[in-house]
Amino acid sequence: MKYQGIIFDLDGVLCSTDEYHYRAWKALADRLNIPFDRERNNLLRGVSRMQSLDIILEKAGRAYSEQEKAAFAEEKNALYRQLLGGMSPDDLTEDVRRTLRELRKTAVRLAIGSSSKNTPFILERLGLSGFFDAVADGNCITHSKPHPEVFLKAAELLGLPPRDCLVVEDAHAGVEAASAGGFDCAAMGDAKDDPRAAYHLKRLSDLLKV
Ligand code: B16
Ligand code: MG
Repeated sequence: MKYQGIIFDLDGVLCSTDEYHYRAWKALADRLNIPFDRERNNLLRGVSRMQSLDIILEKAGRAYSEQEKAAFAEEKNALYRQLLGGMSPDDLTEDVRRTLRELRKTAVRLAIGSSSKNTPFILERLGLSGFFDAVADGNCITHSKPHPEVFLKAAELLGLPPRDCLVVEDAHAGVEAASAGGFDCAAMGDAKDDPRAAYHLKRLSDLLKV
């Protein structure tokens, strides 16, 4: 491994909570009669909850007050957390499990770099609390991806400069954030073919060959 640290995005990389984000936003959009589908959902990957809501409301055809928007975000988050509550360590795929197990045997330091404020809850549900050397998430940043803040914070917590860390991302906003922060990026999922990424992963375990 060419890198001393790996910074993992969470939703869409280590677990499929991106599907739960979609279902929760879809329920809200349907209730408000706002068109929303999986393609539009891809625009929400890696961006904050309030920015996600703003993207959804672009199709609303009317304006909402800040108070209404705060209530919508709360409604979505309550449904999302209900879905998260049903998760368990079984929701980690065998491929993710094996990759984390193999990397943990090496000296490479492992971190989370996620925009999600629900990161501690998700890690707990997955049985991964305490597994990572550092966790930077939506609770400790002021700018979400594509701003590089969350990855810079993760690298700082690992005590490594960005050039020694590899970011793993499934969102174009995340690949852009990695690049803006001076990190190499391994892209997968929705962002797999992003030309700004140094590596294009079919599955997480492809990381073991980097
Ligand atoms: P929350 P990631 C991101 O997580 C999601 O991709 C994005 O869709 C979501 O809006 C954001 O977290 C905030 O999540 O509402 O739980 O704070 O991909 O950066 O791990
Ligand atoms: Mg993601």
